[in-house]
Amino acid sequence: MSVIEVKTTPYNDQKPGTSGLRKKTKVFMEGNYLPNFIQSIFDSLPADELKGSTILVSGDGRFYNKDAIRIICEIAAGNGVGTVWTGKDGLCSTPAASAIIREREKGIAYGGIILTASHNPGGPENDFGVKYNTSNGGPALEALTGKVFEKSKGITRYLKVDLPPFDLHAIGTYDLVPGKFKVEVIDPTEDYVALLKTIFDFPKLQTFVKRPDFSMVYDGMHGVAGPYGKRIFCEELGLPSSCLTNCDPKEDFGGGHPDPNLVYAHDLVEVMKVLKPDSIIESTPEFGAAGDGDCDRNMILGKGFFVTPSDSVAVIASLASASIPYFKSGLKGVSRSMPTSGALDRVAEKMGLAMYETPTGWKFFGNLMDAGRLSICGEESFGTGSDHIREKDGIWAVLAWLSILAFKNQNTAKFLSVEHIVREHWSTYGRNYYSRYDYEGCESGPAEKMMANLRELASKIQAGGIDQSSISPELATYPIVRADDFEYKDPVDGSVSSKQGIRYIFSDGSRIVWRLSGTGSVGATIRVYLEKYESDKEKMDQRTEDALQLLSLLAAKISNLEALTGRTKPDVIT
Ligand code: VG1
Ligand code: CO
Repeated sequence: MSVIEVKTTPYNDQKPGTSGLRKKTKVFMEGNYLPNFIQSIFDSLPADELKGSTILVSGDGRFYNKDAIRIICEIAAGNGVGTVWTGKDGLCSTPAASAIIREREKGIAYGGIILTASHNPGGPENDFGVKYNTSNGGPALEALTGKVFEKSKGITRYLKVDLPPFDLHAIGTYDLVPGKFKVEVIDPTEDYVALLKTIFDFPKLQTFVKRPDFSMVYDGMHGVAGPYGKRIFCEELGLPSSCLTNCDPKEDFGGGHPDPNLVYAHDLVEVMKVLKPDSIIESTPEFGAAGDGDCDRNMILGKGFFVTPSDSVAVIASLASASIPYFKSGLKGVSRSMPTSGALDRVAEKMGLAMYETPTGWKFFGNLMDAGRLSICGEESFGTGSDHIREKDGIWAVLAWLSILAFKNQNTAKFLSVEHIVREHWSTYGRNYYSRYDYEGCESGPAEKMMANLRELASKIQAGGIDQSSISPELATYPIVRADDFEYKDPVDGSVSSKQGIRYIFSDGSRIVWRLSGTGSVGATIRVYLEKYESDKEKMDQRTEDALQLLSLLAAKISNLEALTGRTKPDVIT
């Protein structure tokens, strides 16, 4: 096997963000951009461990996925990797990738390279992404991604082997360098489905979905969710194929944002009559769900009803042990990212469970799971999951909700809806009114300035050195009682992650949080998170925008966002 050393020069911007390295596809296709980053990953791993190892290389099917897989296979061979697994057609969802790394051939995989920019649009003009996951199936932690960035800044060569062609469309083993390097094209649903069957009661779900008063629709948003939806909801549970929409993967996601929220999953939102509950008709499904480009996100809808992701994880946690076999002996603990609402905290409190507040990004849950401290966790950004893998899991969330519906409807004559279950939850635990405003594609300078100002103001407030009514008169009677920049100390390995979001907390526990996104490919996206807790049973029916009106006003005044960025309203509200 002849390893070729190709000379290269560094790029200075290969710093992984919240979830891997994301850039415009064209950037990845230019020069040695992709080879440099892949080589930097291998240069950050011990050569003796890589030698003869097995890794997974697969993606969400977006434009450039297949070319990138071939390039990465050649570099993997050049760096001593023995076997690359890849999904048929180069496809594999992010949660299935985690399951394959952990489970396939008793977990022999050393790690995986996942090609996705997740919910970001795809195509030659849009985004591509690369993420490295370690042998526990989870995204590499900051210590490793930091090392990859350092290596990328000093890179001078990459190693490759010229490989003969192989067919990504046919399952099978391709012995490309006999005895040294092979590619195995695998069914990307097999190990994942086998794992899900150990978690959920599939026979029970099969019976439940056949109820004449139940119907559902799943929107794959033209991402990799499609093949999984087909396999699990149709082939395994027996639902008709008419329950699937947008379930054929496309390289450009049909031109849309493969992001399951009320704005981008508009087809599904329309079918479910979420924004127009008055126009619900006989055929409106009881249950609707959508997945993002790489199928780690989920949106859960009832008939005419939106379940916020923060509520979803709280409802799942509260009912998991009763309705999902995997959790029947109880939960080890729960966790949420800092900007996610405190709905989960209320459940943890009542159930006597440990609750961990982590920075944004799934990688922070992994250590807690590996240490046996965490069973169920979620993020406000439509991410929900458990310790069965080390990624959020879009299909798992749907099966969790189906299990809850099946449990709640065990002996019912009249169907108890998703809305009924959420309202029941609110009446037990109170309601966390919640909203996130996204200002996309802002200029970086002003966005950084706004964050710096907020940080400075926070320390003044904390020191008590400011008359708050000078910021806004409402603050005289409704003061900010705490303001800081969130810092997380991992309770397992002691590592510290600072500057993870600025939070202003009010006298009634309401919060405003500001963060800059770490998943965009150009400029800055500002995220503003608003949350207000309501325990008064009479006040559970407000419109979210009404309940959050004052906080929204205060967010504008405190941050000065409009004057600094020129934005008058958010691009997306979720
Ligand atoms: C966003 C979300 C975060 C999520 C991340 C990756 O990050 O806010 O909660 O973990 O995307 O999700 P940011 O830094 O842009 O706010 V995915 O579906 O892209 O893997
Ligand atoms: Co995703």
